[in-house]
Amino acid sequence: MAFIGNKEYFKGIADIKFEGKLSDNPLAYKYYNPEQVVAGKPMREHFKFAVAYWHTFCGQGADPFGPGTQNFPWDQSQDPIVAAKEKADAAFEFISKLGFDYFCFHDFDLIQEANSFSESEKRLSTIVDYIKEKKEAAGINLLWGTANCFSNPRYMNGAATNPDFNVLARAAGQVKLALDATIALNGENYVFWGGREGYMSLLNTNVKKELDHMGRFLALARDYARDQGFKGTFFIEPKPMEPMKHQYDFDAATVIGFLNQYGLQDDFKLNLEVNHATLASHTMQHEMEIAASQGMLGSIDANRGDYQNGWDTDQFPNNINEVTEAMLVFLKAGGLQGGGINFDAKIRRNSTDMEDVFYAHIGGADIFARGLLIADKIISTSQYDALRAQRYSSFDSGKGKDFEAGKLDLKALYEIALENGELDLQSGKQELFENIINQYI
Ligand code: XUL
Ligand code: CO
Repeated sequence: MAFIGNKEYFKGIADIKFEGKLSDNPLAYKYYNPEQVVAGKPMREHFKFAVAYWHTFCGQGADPFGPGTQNFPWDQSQDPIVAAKEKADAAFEFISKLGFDYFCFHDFDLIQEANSFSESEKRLSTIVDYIKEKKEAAGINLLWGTANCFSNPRYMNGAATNPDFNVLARAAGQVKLALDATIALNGENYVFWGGREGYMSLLNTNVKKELDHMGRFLALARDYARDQGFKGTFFIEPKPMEPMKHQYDFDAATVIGFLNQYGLQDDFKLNLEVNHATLASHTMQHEMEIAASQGMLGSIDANRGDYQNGWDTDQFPNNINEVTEAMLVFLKAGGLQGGGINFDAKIRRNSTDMEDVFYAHIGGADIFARGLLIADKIISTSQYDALRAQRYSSFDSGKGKDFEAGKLDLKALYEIALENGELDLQSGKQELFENIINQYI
């Protein structure tokens, strides 16, 4: 379907098709072939690629040193309802032309927040009705919704962790409306990113109280959504800092501990973002491996950081070694638990042509497809799996197996150590593992 709006925004751009790696057409997929089956599933189902409403249809390239450069043709009307509808027309034209199946949003990406809470509620319900029709006509689904509880100045000291109860209640009201919108649009999941849940200074912060409040807030949101019949998964999106000096959802391991502590582990999983992993001094592969080890690899916000800059640059992914390693974890984990790959990424401020945002998403989809194809080959044809299994083979039988089965106590281990005497060194073979990755790329 070319476009379904009242007006065509991305003129001269046809539906993006798979043309294979020998194609010279910059507006075609070279590796992402939605129906191609890899490891038992079409690529389309492995990835569930999503467009992020905020970067692609709202952010126009403003930075702390200057205004936006992109001057979107759908963001011209002074009437917020008209502007929001035109933005939705542009969004569904773009997503349809790209051939993606999903989008993600924050409540006030869809429509500008009003000056009062009740007026904002009315605006949201108007645009949700409009988007419901558009998404159904285009056959596009909602991967997840979320509430922006970090931009408005009222949230400068946090939302669920605000020291002022009335701000916490306002945030809860906003989350209720965002959950209603997500449910009305058949959202498959719901995300919490704690953008200001943390502190600027420990001197004025009661950490224990704030963590308890956040645990209760999330439980109340879950209970409300379940009562409304929401069957999807809730995701927490870890990020260690920015905008706060320290954020409570620091990284995957911290969030898993938090979820277990507050009894949220059965309803919540993780939405991991590449640049957030970098800010936490981790690789994305690390974050995915930690989440997968606890059955909590829920969804991915795909992007990349800049190794020379220490902030969230949200660039589109393009490093094949890193994506291949991430896809190895992805395949070994059996894919994502309910989520998909959302391009939480933005084109650069000086990328000002209408087709630039197409190039960005095409490149992102292609690098994931290529990474998946390579990772699948590594697993199915190389020594990779066997080498890993070999490292742990001493637990496959005999005393090692007894240890795993809980049959040995510390004294029994002591007896074995005594009997063994000094041991031969066992190589970790890191360079061989690294060579296998490069050989398959
Ligand atoms: C911010 C970020 C957010 C969340 C949703 O760094 O990643 O866009 O994904 O609130
Ligand atoms: Co994100």
